[in-house]
Parts: sequence; C-alpha cells; structure tokens
Amino acid sequence: MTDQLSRNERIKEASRYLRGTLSEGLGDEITGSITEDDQQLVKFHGMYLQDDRDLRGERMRKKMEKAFAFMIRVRISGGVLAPKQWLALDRVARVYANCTMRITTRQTIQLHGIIKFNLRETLQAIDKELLSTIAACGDVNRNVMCNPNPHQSKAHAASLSLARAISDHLEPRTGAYREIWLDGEKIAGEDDDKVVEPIYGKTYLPRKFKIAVAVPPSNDVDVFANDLGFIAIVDAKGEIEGWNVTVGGGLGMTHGEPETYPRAADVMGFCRTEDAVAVAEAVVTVQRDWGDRANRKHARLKYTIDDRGLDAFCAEVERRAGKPLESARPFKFDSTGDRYGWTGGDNGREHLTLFVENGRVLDRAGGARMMTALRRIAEIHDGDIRLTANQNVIIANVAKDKRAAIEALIAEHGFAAGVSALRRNSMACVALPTCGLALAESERYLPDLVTALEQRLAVHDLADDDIVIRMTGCPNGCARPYLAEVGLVGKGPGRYNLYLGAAFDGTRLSKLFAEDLDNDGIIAALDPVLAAYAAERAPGERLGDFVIRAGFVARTENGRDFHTDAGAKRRA
Ligand code: SRM
Ligand code: SF4
Repeated sequence: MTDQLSRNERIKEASRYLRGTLSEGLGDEITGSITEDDQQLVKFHGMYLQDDRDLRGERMRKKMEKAFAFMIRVRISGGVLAPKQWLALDRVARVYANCTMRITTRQTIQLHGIIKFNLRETLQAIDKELLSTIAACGDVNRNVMCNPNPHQSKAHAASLSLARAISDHLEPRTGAYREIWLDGEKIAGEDDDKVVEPIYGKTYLPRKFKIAVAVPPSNDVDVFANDLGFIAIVDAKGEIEGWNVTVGGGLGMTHGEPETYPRAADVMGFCRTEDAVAVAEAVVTVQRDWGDRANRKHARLKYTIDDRGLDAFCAEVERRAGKPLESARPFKFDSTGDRYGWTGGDNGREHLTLFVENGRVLDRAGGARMMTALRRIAEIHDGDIRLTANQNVIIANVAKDKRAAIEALIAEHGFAAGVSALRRNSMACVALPTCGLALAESERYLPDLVTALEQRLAVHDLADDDIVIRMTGCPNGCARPYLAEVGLVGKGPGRYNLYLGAAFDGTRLSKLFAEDLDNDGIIAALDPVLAAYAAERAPGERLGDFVIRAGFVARTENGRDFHTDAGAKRRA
C-alpha cells in the first residue's frame, strides 16, 4: 500500500511533525522562495508561498526570479477579534504586507505580499496579541467558523464557545510552530505520536478539514459546505438544546473531471453540547483512518462518505464517540447573508455590520478609506470586532455613548454610501494576482460585472431584490459559488461557467447553465432569466427556486448528481 501514497503523505511523514527544512530555508538568502517540500509543509503553519502573477512575464523577460512573497492566514475561531488584535493585524499589514487586509470567506484575515525575510517578525507580532496562524491551512482542521450574529446573544455565546472548544481540541500540538517562528526553543521528546499528535499522528489528515457552527435561522456560515457542521437547536427561551451534526460538505472540483464534484453535507443526527467535542474528534479520526491518502482529488470527507455510505460512517463515529447520536431535530434556515446596519442585542449593546466589497480592507486612492476608518474605530471601541463568512465586518457590542463617534468616523472616511441589493449579496474569491491556481480574475472583476448587472436588474424592476451572486477564478469554490443563486466560475482568462439554481438559504447546490462565457456572454445569458423571473415568479419565490420551476436548470439533490442535467434547458 505504501507505494500508492501521494507525495504529500511522504512529505508529512518525513517532516518530523511539520519541521522539514523550514528553519534552514528561511536563512537561505539567495532566494525568496523555499523548497517544494517545505512549500507543502508551510501551509500547516498558515502560510502559502505565492508570486505576483501580474509581474511574471516581465520578470521572466528580465531573467529574474519570480516576485515571491507569502500569504499568511490568521487562525481566528469564530471570527471574533478584540480591537487590540485588529490594531496589531492592521499594523502588520502596513509594515510587512501589501497595506491591505483581506477578510476571507471563513471569517479570518489574510495578509498578502510578506517576503520570506520578514516572516518571523510578522508572526512574532501576531503572537504578541495572542493570535497565531497555526493550522489555518494544511491537512488539518482549519479555522472553525461560527455564526457571528451578536443580536442573538445567548445562542451566539454558546456557539462561539463550542467553535473555540473544537478548534482548541483539534489544534495540532507539535512544537514546530513555536520553534521555527517564535522562540527557536526545541521541545524535548518530540518523537512519540501519542504524545506529540494524539489526534492526528505523524501524517495528519488526508486533506484539509473544515468545521462550522450555525445558528438558525441564519446560515451565514454556509454550514453545508463544511466537512463537519453543528446546527444549533434552540428552545423557546433561547437556550441551546443541542446540535444537529452535518457531515460531508465540500465544494472543490476540477473542470472536465466529473468524478470530482461539490457536495452539500448530510444531516447525520443530533448530539448534546457535552458530547459535541467527542463527536467532532470521532468524525476527524474516522476521516483520518478511512480517507483516501493516494489520490488528493478524492481525499476529502465527502468522497469517504459517498464511498462507504453515510450509515457505515455514522456507525463508526458513534462507536468512537462512545455514544449513539439522537435523531436530527427540525430546523429552518432563511438565508446565507448578513444583516447590514445597526442591530440591538440582548445585552443592551448595539452592533454595526459593514459591507466590505469582497473582503478587501484598504484605503482607496481618491475613494473610501476603510482601513484607516476601521483602525480609528478600533482605537476607541471597547466591544469586539467580528468577521463574517460573507467577508464583512461587524463592529460588535458597541457602548451606547460610542455609536455617534463610530458613525462620524465612517462618514469622514467615505464609506457611508449604501450599495445595491445585488452587491451586498456578492462575494468573490481572491484569484489574480496572488492565487497560484486562478484561471481567471475574480475579486478584481466582480465589482464591474455587478455594476453592469445592476443596470439590467433595474430594467426588470428587480433592483431591490436580494439575489446571491458569487464568483471564483477557478473551480475550487473558495467563494462558495455552487451555493449561490448565480455562480460564476473561472474557466480561462476572461471566461466563466455560469451556474444557477442554488437555494437562497444555502441548502441546495446549483447546476451548470452555460459554459465559457465572456463578460457580454454572461449578461446575455442572465438577462432572459432575470426577465422571466420578473414576469413569472410566484410571490416570495427566490431566483434559485424559480429557475428550477421554470425549467432553466434541473435541481441538484446533493453532489453526485451535480454534473447531470435531466432535460433540455429553457431558452428565452
Ligand atoms: Fe480556498 C486553495 C483562498 C475558502 C476551496 N484557497 C486556496 C488557495 C490557498 C490557493 C492555493 O492552494 O494555492 C487560495 C489563496 C488565494 C490567495 O491568494 O489568497 C484560497 N479559500 C481562499 C479564500 C481566501 C477565498 C476568499 O476570497 O476569501 C478563503 C480562505 C478561507 C479561510 O480563511 O480559511 C478560501 N476555499 C475556501 C472555501 C470556502 C469555505 O471553506 O467555506 C472553499 C470551498 C469549500 C471546500 O473546502 O470544499 C475552498 N481552496 C479550496 C480548494 C479546493 C479544495 C477541494 O476539496 O478540492 C483549494 C485547492 C486545494 O485545496 O487543492 C483552495
Ligand atoms: Fe484561487 Fe480558485 Fe480559490 Fe479563487 S477559487 S482563490 S482562484 S483557488
């Protein structure tokens, strides 16, 4: 069997718990890069080696090394930061990175453009504020997401504490992070699996692993996109009764390879709060032992479950957790979006959700200066700052006497203006120029496409309708396009596949509607659909439901039927 293992398995096995030759590579002054094996290992430390793809051609012509720099992703369970922590990340972004902060679709912050020689200082500055980047990437459990909505204070507090408990429990224990990036101190006796990594072992998981905690009616964490999810079941008094457990979500696929597909998670059962961490560990260890370690394209939990069957998987989880799951309880989601503007909480404090287009926090030349505004808000704010899975920011738990000052800062820095319904429901992944896997633009293009679509929506009298639109630069699905009512997925430079028919509440995946479209092609393909929606929809019917009823696309039930399209599509 061993000779079938993927290359990454060998790298992990030989790495001495994620050390590899990272320390030596950091000291190599000849290059801004690190070795190929270390590029895989450094992900477990929350970093990716990238290069500026806008500069590739020019540097190649000049026979220069690529413009290498690192992206680092911070580990922030549930997306909650103290203002001091925000200020530290803001400073690091301005001193060591590219003067922007990027709120991600998993409630954390990425900093781009950090050169190798500044990595240690950057991570030390982050560590000082009790934050780290360990396991923000890599074949381990990542940042655990959690509903950030502070107006349901009790349920939110319980879900945040579960997210943190799971995150802490599943954090890698290796001393490599501290040793390489922080104080250089070697931990004695790091050679016994059971001591060093009791949950993961030497080779960690077969692939990345993602967990989210949702609090209905909001599915703002897109719980069904996660390997493992917990859905809060809340009683009439707002107390948590326990959690429905979901398994097997994941969105990545490869164009032209139908054996890869996005999949929405199944609801597996219900557990009590006191058992939830044990259930999480059991799910993780079954995937550790049953997941495919030969083919990384088939290594996510979604494939393990489809190969073995949900019943067999559930039985093994129950055996390892030492307790059967109860039957799942009824729940209902109503949307995946954020509630913008001010909301009140159970605790008398107020919360302000601000739209951040595609999560990019920066000062725009001649435009809104969001980075400065948020810094100045963090300087006076004594509540917390929450990141949403829709790439937005919440100034949470604002004391009554601070509200006016916060509003004044927002107005002063020019981002008080409202945005259209389509834009506030839009999300794009990073893509070019930093993402090495991008086939097309995303973050730099979606805002313009939205502007063009706003005009078409106005013509059809749909300007005020909430329609979820998401774009990615490749089929990996980082902005969760297959769970958007309108999903656009990069196919090649300037070309996109168009997916329709996902549910507004994030419970159903979409279906391919049209392929290989350029900007005009996207508008031409969508316009008749929007016209039909305006003319024929039933009261309250969402676009994602309408396109199925009207015959534009077939319904996707889960994942294996994602690439099948029963019946001819309706054309206008
Ligand atoms: Fe992602 C890889 C960015 C959320 C599925 N993702 C990448 C990399 C690291 C590219 C790489 O491997 O070299 C991208 C870095 C771009 C850059 O320059 O910053 C990247 N992913 C992102 C972020 C920043 C998108 C964003 O615009 O916010 C999100 C960071 C989340 C975080 O804070 O942890 C991000 N990625 C997601 C999601 C959404 C989610 O988790 O809810 C998905 C789909 C869900 C899933 O995992 O199935 C996602 N990313 C992927 C995949 C495909 C995985 C698969 O199973 O096939 C890859 C490629 C891979 O792993 O091989 C990938
Ligand atoms: Fe990069 Fe593709 Fe993810 Fe976009 S979806 S950030 S292009 S890996």
